[in-house]
Formats: sequence, C-alpha cells, structure tokens
Amino acid sequence: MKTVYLALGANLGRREEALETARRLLEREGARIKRASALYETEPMEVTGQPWFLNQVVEAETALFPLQLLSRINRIEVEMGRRRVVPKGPRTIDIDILFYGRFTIVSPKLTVPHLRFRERRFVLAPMAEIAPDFRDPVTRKSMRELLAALSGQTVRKWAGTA
Ligand code: PH2
Ligand code: MG
Ligand code: MG
Repeated sequence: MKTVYLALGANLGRREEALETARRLLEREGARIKRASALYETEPMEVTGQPWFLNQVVEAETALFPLQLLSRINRIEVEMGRRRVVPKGPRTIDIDILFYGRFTIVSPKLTVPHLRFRERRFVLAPMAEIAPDFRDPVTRKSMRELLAALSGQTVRKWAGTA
C-alpha cells in the first residue's frame, strides 16, 4: 500500500457535490481515503477570468501503481462529464496526483510530485492543513514551509451550500 495525496478541484455546476462524488468514485476505483481537508474557495490561477474554484486535498491509501491510478482518475473525470476545452479552464472536476509516497516520477503521462504545486496556495493550504510536516521529496521542504513562502492568491476555508 502506498500513501498518496490527491488534489480535487471544481469550478462549474454544483461544486461541493462534485467533490463529494469524486471522493466516492476514488474509493470505488481503489483509493481508500484516510484524511480529507476542508473545502477551500479559491481564486482561479493561471487562467483568470473563470469562476472561483472549490479545492480540497485528500490523503488516500492505494495498491494501484501510479499509471493505473492515473487511468482510474481519468475514467472518473470522464464519467463526471469533464470536457477538455480550454487547458486549465473551467471544469466540473479535476483530480491531480500530488504525491505518490515519496517517489518522483517523470514520464510523458505523469510527473510526480505535481509540477506546479509549489506555486499554488489552493493546493498548499489544504495540504498543510492535513499533512503540515510532509516533506516535498524534491526540495525537502515541508508543506508548512512551502505555504509560508507563498502569498498572493486568495484562498479561504469554505462553509456554505453548493
Ligand atoms: N486548477 C488549474 C488552474 N487554476 N485555480 C484554482 N484556484 N484552483 C484550481 O484547481 C486550478 C486553478 C489547472 O488544473
Ligand atoms: Mg489541475
Ligand atoms: Mg488535472
């Protein structure tokens, strides 16, 4: 079994429901969720001028190999109506593999740790909430340290109805 961290995000439709469905389908596909962060409402990054996101990070255990996990995730995204129209644009659901144990993976289909997580408060805030002392296998910095080094993007814990 490996411990993995996954980032969930949605900015179209019923966002909270989408995150809940994604968690249920991840369990069905073989990722047992051990911890889940709060939901965060976050300003869109990179492609601005799209609706705000709800983001969350989950810690899960899985016996799946990385590319198996990725293809199950792709299946969930398709099943949930994901259409890849604009890269980094609006989506009903996005599930990204942040960490796969302490492995680093560089392949055409998958890079782990996720390439951009260090610049993203929408990932680091929920990540630091559930695993503040987890260290990035590349920089050896903890999630807490990486989050403290970032500013700019607005993220706030979300309490409300979808
Ligand atoms: N995902 C992106 C690009 N920008 N911004 C926020 N706030 N949340 C996201 O999940 C997100 C984003 C590409 O996957
Ligand atoms: Mg993404
Ligand atoms: Mg993605």
